[in-house]
Amino acid sequence: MLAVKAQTKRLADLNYLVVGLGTTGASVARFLLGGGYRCRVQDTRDVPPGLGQLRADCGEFEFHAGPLPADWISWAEVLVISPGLPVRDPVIQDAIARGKAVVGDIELFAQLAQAPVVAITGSNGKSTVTSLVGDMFARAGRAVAVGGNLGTPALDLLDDEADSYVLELSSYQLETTDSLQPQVAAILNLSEDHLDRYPSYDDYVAAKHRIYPHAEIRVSNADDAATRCDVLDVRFSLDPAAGAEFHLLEDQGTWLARAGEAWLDTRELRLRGRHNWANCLAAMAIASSAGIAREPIVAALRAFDGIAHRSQYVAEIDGVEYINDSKATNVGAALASIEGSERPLILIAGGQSKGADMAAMRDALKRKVRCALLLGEDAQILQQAWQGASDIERVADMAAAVARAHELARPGDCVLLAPACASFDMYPKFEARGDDFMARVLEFVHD
Ligand code: UMA
Ligand code: ADP
Repeated sequence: MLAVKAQTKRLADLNYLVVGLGTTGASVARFLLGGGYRCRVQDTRDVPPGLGQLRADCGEFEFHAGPLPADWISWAEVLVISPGLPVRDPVIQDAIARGKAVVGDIELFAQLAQAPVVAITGSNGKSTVTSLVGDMFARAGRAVAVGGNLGTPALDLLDDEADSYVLELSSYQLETTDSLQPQVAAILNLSEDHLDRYPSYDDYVAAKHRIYPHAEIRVSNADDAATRCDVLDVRFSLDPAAGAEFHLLEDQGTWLARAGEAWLDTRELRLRGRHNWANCLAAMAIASSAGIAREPIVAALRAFDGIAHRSQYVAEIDGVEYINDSKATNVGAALASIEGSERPLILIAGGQSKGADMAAMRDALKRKVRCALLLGEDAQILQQAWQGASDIERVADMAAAVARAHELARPGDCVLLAPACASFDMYPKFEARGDDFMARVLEFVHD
């Protein structure tokens, strides 16, 4: 990762109100305070996660814990809102009506970044593809900075020596961004997510499509019509016959290919599952569109070992495989994970279902899952949606889930954590949920 440099004043000289002090809010406040801008910070929580570190980095600053004070909104000219907060909140809408600019961190980043930006969104596979593309750029010798909704927040990536940025962007970040003009923009796939935050699925899709209009080159998924923007986009597809530029090729094995030219045998990949072949093809399309040559692209694909908490192998105990896919936080991701498994499954699922239609998983459950162990806030919703599709048991917590899975699993089975839900009811983030699962599994490992 490139070093963060002292920021020079490059934004307009305005009063900035940072709304929300999580990872993003802390990076925004650090940037603004470090650049000498007039900046106040608010969060509804008494001790928000970013507060301690920000004080350590920047010393004292004006901070308010609790609802946004009306006089602070009056004082502000720009509200920089955290992605975890809804722009549809009446207080934010009222601020907009009063002429305040409401932006997110990516908007500030877009106004400041000097190097070309590759922007990647989609419902699933964003982190995998963003990491892959970053590796491809690095292997091509580029001074690339990688982050956004993954890892390092965008403003912390800013560096005058970076020659390119590769950003994972969420729908929340896109809906508060207007100035971004990506060199390459991609929507990987679209399926239901975050319906607790959007009035309808169409509104969620529309937020994702904000990535395209100002992009030089647009990459879309030929297998998913909702990702398409116009006839000029660069397309990838798992279907060899779809006519996409980046596609699978069957020739004594299955190859990742470009326009009929076989680039890499999928047996050489360390990533597992067809959804990851789609991710590889997407990364090839994106990196090629940004001018990266075939050799570093193939080298990166061959070496890529996946990211923690995404279909991560944990252990094999008494012939039972344990896989941590804590990042499967929605139905589409959990489905890909279940379909990708060749073994009968004991599935651990549950958490916050975000208004999704859980019944969409019934068919896969019937075919692949011997027993679903349900935990978390919306366990009852999942149980109702899945009744009759597989055996179902409710468990109190992750320790109980893993212990019960260990009892139920037979040699040749797989115990899969693919929750189809967010983790925030039980954990600070999905990584903590995955860590908990792995720690409980490792308690059963014996010599
Ligand atoms: N919150 C409050 N009060 C506040 C502000 C926030 O209660 O005043 C709550 C929010 O409702 C939310 C939580 O705090 O439940 C975190 O919100 P946040 O805006 O502070 O989030 P950050 O810590 O800045 O993390 C965000 C992304 N999270 C979200 O968009 C919810 C992180 O993506 C991202 O890595 C980080 O910025 C850096 O860019 C995580 C995520 O779940 C992985 N993203 C969603 C996804 O991938 O599906 C969009
Ligand atoms: P994101 O950043 O969009 O959440 P990740 O790369 O972190 O995506 O993958 C999260 C989970 O989504 C994976 O663990 C897997 O279960 C699922 N997944 C990954 N790629 C795809 C894909 N192309 N289609 C459907 N599901 C996928």
